[in-house]
Amino acid sequence: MVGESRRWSWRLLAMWMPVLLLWITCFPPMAPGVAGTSGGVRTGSHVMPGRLGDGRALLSRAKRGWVWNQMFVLEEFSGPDPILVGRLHTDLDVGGKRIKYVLAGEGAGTIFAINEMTGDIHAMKRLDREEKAEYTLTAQVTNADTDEPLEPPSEFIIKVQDINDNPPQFTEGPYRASVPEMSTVGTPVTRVTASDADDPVYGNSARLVYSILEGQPYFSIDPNSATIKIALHGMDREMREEYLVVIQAKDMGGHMGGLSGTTTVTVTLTDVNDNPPKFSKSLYEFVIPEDLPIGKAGGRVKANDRDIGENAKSTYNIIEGDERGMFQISTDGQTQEGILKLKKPLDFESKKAFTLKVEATNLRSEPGSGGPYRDTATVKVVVEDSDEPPVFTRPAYVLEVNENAPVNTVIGTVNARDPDTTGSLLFLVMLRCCTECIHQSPTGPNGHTVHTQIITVHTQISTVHTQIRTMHITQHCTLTTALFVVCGIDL
Ligand SMILES: [Ca+2]
Ligand SMILES: [Ca+2]
Ligand SMILES: [Ca+2]
Ligand SMILES: [Ca+2]
Repeated sequence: MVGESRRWSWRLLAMWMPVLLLWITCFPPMAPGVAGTSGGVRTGSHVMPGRLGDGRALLSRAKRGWVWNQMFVLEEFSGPDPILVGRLHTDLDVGGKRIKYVLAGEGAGTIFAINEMTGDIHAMKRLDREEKAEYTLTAQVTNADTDEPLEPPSEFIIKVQDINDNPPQFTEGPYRASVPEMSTVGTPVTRVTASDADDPVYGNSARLVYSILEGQPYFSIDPNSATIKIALHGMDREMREEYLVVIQAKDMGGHMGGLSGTTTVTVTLTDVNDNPPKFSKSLYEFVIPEDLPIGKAGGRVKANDRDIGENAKSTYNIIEGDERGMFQISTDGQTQEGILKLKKPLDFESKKAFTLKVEATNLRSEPGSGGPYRDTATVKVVVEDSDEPPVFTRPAYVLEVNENAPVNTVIGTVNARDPDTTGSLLFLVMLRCCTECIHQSPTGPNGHTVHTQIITVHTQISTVHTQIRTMHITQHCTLTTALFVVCGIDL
């Protein structure tokens, strides 16, 4: 029975032999020195974590999911000698049989060289994981004398192990962002993103932590999400509009020795309507001539507003003192001034001054602010007396006189009145008559003869009642109707 069982064991072993021919010994490259100094630790069949010689190294390997047919080589290693990546081993390598290890695949013979006798694989060049992270190769054992393959080729992978040789980079920076002024603390402003070319899975070479180098105490940054937030209460655009924020991203989880990159974020505070209009003066005084045409500017007021755009625009209204509806006030779209105009003609003689209360009201108001901001000012209007022309009581007079009336006969009376109350100097001039019936006056100032006669002169008097009398009627007068133009002159 014992002999029978041994025979079965040998048969089983013989069945397994072809798949056990090739072992690969790996040198976990925890540090450049490890790979270079580890000897050819021979592994058992079906390599498993923890069954290799270097237990400490294997523990970290186990985290990544060990695959038995992988080798690892540290990137960017530049020692004086080629770095030993690993060793191939076969059970055929026993006794006096001369065998030869043959390497093929990616980088075989150029990047990776194999010692035909020992199976040692060396990296002949400096490798860059960020350029190529792994190489697929095949190994085969042949008869050194005949080159005859002793087993089928086995595929394995050489993975390039990451080192932290890439700093974080902000490819989208520099950034610009805006946030409303007076935002509450914690309001997100924007988010930045840095990338790191190192291995995002293994180690901390690409594990980034963000911090703020410039821009405190106004802004803060979430170290992980890189969201920039408002950090100071009551940031006022009217005090300062723009901020330069410098953000740093550091790998190795932000720890000492990590690499870092920076970017800038220019943050602009946008306006909210947080300032009322404010009149430049509390009392304006305008002297307006009583004959100012309706619709023409009689004075301008200005309510300044520290906000900008729509938030600085106001509309003006007269809220007191214009019971007669004499005035209106409109807004100059360019200057934002209020323009005081007349709606009805002024009359110095009936009202010499007005005291108006004018209000400026912001067009816009922030939601929840309880309505738009306002300000009021007093506008005093002093009406200025204008030198108005004399007014006749009637537009035309029809007077009759007998044809044989003697000289100095009163024909009738015309009445003129000067509306001005002071300083009037009124006299009437007979400018013209349409016939030769009245004696000719001296040559007028323009050099041509006019029939002019001063009828009467009254100084410092605003009303004239003048009698028109016959002066001199020629002998051959056949006049039946004469037309006179009487002019009132106010000096
Ligand atoms: Ca890095
Ligand atoms: Ca790297
Ligand atoms: Ca405002
Ligand atoms: Ca504002």
